[in-house]
Amino acid sequence: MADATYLGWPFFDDGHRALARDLGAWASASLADDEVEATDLDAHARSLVRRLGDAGWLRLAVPAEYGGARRDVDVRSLCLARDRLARTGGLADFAFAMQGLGSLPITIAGAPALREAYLPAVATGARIAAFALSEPEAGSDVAAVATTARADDRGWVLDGTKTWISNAGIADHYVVFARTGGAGSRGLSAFVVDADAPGLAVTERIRVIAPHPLGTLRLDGCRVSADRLLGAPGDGFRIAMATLDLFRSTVGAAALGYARRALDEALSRAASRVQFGKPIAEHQLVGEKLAQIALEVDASALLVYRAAWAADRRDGRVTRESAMAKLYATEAAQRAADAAVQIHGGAGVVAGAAVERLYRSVRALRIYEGTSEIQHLVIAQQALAAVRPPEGGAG
Ligand code: COS
Repeated sequence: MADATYLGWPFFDDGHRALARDLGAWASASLADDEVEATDLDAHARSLVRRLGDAGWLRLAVPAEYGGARRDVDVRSLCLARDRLARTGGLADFAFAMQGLGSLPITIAGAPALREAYLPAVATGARIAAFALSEPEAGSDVAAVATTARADDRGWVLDGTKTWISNAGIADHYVVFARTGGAGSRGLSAFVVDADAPGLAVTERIRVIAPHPLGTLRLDGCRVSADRLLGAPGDGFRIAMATLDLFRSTVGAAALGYARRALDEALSRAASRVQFGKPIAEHQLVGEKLAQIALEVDASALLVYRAAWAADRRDGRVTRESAMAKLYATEAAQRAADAAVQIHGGAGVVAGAAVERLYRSVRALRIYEGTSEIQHLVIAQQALAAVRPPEGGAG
């Protein structure tokens, strides 16, 4: 029986505890069949969005005013959901997460009519969402975005290429970041672009080690109406960072779910596999590995739920907390998956084995929504801010 004592921590209210219990039961009952990777990835991803929507879990992605579960998007709920979904199935976690990532910019900065037009359908799963920030030459360096958006008397015209876009090909809309004027971070704006907008095409599908819908978009004179702008021109970088500040904790939560699964698998293997006349768990070198995974699971959970709790207080930036949560939990989950494979020996590298899939599934989390290197940079910047003299001050 997996450890659930973390649900007693003071970060949570009773609604969170009920969510973890109910979603956990649903995931165990409904996602077990998804253990084997689907042959038709797009159909499977679409079906997962629909099933998550039908079961009501996607309501966690939007505020109550637009059909959501809580008044504001609650980061602890998103984290509990990803923690639990990732433990059972990576693609279900992915489908859940993208509904949030591809709609949070609309929640944060969309005009009421735009929110009304998009968010309720995201919450039921009727609309599949995507977030289009990265470009061939702008990955970690968001301020280098080269896609342009030019205003004319009918709205905006977008030109450029977006790549590594999750849900490319199955999304109904993309939140696209483009340059509306000026260099650097201050010249970016965010737009909601429907998948069938004239001039938008999915030009490439990218196959990755843990399959999920992923691809490249080409915007070629892509026209959107003026009301598709989120916030004001120039708000794009701020909107992207505010979204990532909330979502990075949830990436940590997904990693935590993978690490918990790695621990479960490692424990059961170590307890049952007998070598040299006793279960390998009783060999000290294996015991050390089990202890290390268990320790890092709890450390990850503390950082993830601290960051989520801080975000839900809506009391200023949580850049530092979410960067720490993502960095630690994703790196720890990779170590956990690696140790679980090692404890399984040859059985751990058999294609399709639970720990083999975990090993592949965790890898991308150390890259997307800010690499581990970027999280180190962000944490260092935040730490240095405390000792830096105020602008214009002495020193
Ligand atoms: N929240 C609010 N404002 C923020 C912010 C945040 N999290 N991070 C930076 N800003 C502000 C800064 O305060 C600065 O404001 P001023 O112009 O008023 O001084 C401005 O934004 C620019 O910040 P900075 O100079 O730090 O920007 P950089 O170009 O150096 O980039 C990093 C900062 C590296 C942190 C950013 O580009 C980043 O997060 N990169 C990773 C991107 C990523 O996750 N990519 C994956 C795509 S999604 S799968």
